[in-house]
Amino acid sequence: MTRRDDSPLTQTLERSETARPRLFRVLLLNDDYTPMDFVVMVLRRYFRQDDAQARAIMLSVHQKGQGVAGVYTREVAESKAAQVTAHARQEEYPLELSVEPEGES
Ligand code: TYC
Repeated sequence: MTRRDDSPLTQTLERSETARPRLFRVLLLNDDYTPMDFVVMVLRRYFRQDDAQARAIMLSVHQKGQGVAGVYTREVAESKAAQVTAHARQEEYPLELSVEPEGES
């Protein structure tokens, strides 16, 4: 930290490192109707998973009820969740996602 001016009233301190933004998980929730292949496509297209990872995450969500599709800054996480929800509704699938801060479980 470096003192930046000599004003007797205010004093601004500069940080030499840039703060890291908080990160948010995009969670996929299981349901009984969304096809497995659609979920795999979502993980590949919107969350940039390779085919093996996409299948593993989809199966884990199918078996355990929910799972992490990806971790992003808040705006990116919310935008991906909204895009995927819109795509699923277009196909009339009930797929649900949620966004939660990292650190919570
Ligand atoms: N349970 C769904 C099925 O049996 C597959 C599925 C997996 C749905 C993951 C949603 O987030 C999900 N067709």
